[in-house]
Amino acid sequence: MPMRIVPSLIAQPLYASGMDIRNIVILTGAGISAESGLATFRGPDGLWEGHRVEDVATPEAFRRDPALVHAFYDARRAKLGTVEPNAAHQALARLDSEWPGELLLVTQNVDDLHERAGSKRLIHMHGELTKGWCLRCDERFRWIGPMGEGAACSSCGAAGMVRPDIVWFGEMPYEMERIDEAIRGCDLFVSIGTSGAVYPAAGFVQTARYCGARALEMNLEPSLGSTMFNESRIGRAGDLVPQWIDELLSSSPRA
Ligand code: BJW
Repeated sequence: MPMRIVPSLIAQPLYASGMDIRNIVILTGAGISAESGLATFRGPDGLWEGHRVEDVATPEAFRRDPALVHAFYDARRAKLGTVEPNAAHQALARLDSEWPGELLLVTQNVDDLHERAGSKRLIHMHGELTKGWCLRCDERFRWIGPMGEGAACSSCGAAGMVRPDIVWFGEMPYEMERIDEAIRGCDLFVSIGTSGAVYPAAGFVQTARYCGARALEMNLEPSLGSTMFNESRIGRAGDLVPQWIDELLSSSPRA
């Protein structure tokens, strides 16, 4: 797919001469995993058996119909075993290993494709499909395979008290203090494959710009917060991300 570069109304060139990028925060969303075969949330394939994510990814939905919510996450956990990281995940892992400055990859995704590609400096702000959380003893642990309603906690043994370790609407995303600190200290904020529909992630670009960082987005279409970015590159993550990382690593005086 051809790439389009859309400078925003408040834009200055992203790599203005003399700009010294050292600290980078990267936010990823469902679009980065789309080319691996995982569905996004708000695209044409975004419904799960007729349900909007807003109707299954809430604590209220889990209380009302735990079987439905478990079925949603069991199906996605099973699908995870059939997919592989793509060129965008791999390029970000390369950046992680080669970038000498601070770098934090914050993903909204609950899949494990970033770590399978090799990313280390990574936060899953919306939780992980491959973890369970026991509501009785508060332990979180690795979970492979279906969970269902009767699952027993691998720590305290209680049955029927384990839920997917996922941040649902109305719940506090993980590691917000660490994320906020990294965003306030970054020189470059990059957003990849996210619609900008869900907060607090959708507000990160605003904080980064307010604190003086440049901002770049790479997405199939301009996100909802697109005008906050210095530059929007429109196209597939699998094409744009490797290209950007080649550009960054070859142009950085610190590389
Ligand atoms: C490609 C591509 C390719 C496709 N290449 N690109 C009213 C106003 C403002 C806020 C609120 C409000 N009412 C309630 C809220 C808060 C609420 C919220 O934001 N609601 C909105 C619906 C308005 N947020 C919360 O409740 C959060 N908690 C919270 O706010 O706590 C209080 C707090 C206060 C202060 C500080 C901190 C916290 C929790 C949000 C939890 C979100 N959980 C979900 C589901 C669980 C995870 C799971 O099951 O997987 O997380 S929702 C779902 O959306 C999922 C995603 O991580 C998240 C974001 O979606 P994403 O990744 O952007 O996907 P899409 O599908 O929307 O977009 C994909 C994009 O990729 C598209 O643009 C495509 O074009 C593009 N694309 N292919 C590049 N190949």
